[in-house]
Amino acid sequence: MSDPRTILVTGGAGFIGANFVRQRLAADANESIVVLDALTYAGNRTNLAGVDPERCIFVHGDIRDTALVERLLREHAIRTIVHFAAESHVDRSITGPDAFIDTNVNGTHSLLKAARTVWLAGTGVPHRFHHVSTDEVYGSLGPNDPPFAENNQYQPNSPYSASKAASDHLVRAYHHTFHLEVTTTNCSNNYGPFQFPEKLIPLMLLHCLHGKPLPIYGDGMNVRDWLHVDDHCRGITLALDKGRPGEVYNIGGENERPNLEIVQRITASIDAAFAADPSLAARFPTSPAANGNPCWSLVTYVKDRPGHDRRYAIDPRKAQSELGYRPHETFETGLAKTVAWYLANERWWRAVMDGSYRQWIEHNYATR
Ligand code: NAD
Ligand code: TDX
Repeated sequence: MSDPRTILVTGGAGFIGANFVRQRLAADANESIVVLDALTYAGNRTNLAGVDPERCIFVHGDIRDTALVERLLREHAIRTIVHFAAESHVDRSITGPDAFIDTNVNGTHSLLKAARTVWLAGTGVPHRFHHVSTDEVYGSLGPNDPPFAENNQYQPNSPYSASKAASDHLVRAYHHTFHLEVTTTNCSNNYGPFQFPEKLIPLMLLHCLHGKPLPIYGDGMNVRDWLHVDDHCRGITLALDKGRPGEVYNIGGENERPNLEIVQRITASIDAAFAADPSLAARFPTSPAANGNPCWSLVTYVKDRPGHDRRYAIDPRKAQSELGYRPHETFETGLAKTVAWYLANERWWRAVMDGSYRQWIEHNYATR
């Protein structure tokens, strides 16, 4: 067991952050966590429901509040930051890029400034700033290109990926210029519990349950490299424990799939779940599966996302050899668990699909 320590997790009430907090608290009884989260539309206190309040302090605040971050680092003697907080949805970055610059660029810089002030004053203290980033910073791959390695050129194509790229560069610069001990992980598409239902997998899953159209952007042949969120979180822990300061590690599932295949697997899972459990037809009577019809019938091709990256794929060999990283879930086990989680947690998703959610969905799909 490790020495008692407290870590700061930014964005810990979001999808990946909340899964990370739960995994860390379960893995190490000696660790406490301070979560700093602004509770934007994507952040939700219920994502942390049931975690031990003695070991997880929730602070409702903004990463751009540098003085607040400095105070938290000092008051809780924090020596590790794991930085998830971000605006994370590509479609929203197309309709409203400003928030992406504010949070992803200025917010990351605010955290770096606070860490520098508190950790590097005088002779300094041992510390680690871990930055959670994305494969999207590398741009889009052609069908025969090798997967993204850590030394790939940055070629971000959306305001989201450009803002994440800028934050990656700031993290790197604080290491080289000020000797802040940083690590960065660039991960592929995650899925799993607590994912906000604007992202592909939960959106399609819930539309199947409600009998709503399944909106496929473009020809549906864009490829993503899918990873269960628990495996991403394990990779981050490995980077914290074994990663070398200043280094970047790409994390992925070696699990490339075109979007149409993802949707096909979701519709087949929902059809099978209804066939196996007659109570689902009563709970979700507007689903085609309630009448024994295939959810695939809901597929609807819509206007493509502007600047839509064609293919992402991660080369995880550096994380494998230096960190010992290996995913535990296959796509089959991970997707089955995810479908089961959404079926079992209707209260959660009904609560997050509030008025602002409905407004966004209507706006996004009405304009296609
Ligand atoms: P999310 O949108 O579900 O959660 C983001 C969280 O950050 C929310 O809780 C939100 O309230 C909080 N937040 C936003 N602005 C804030 C601010 N100014 N101050 C404090 N908190 C703020 O995002 P996610 O999918 O969990 O992604 C987490 C991180 O992982 C992001 O940095 C994202 O770029 C990165 N990432 C995501 C994926 C993916 O597939 N979802 C893949 C690779 C990397
Ligand atoms: O309704 C949809 N229809 C559709 O065809 C939605 C929401 C998406 N798509 C397509 C677009 C993408 O090709 O599905 C693919 C996945 O889309 P998203 O879930 O929006 O994810 P993506 O744009 O790939 O970005 C995600 O992975 C990298 C996360 O949102 C980012 O935060 C992460 O950095």
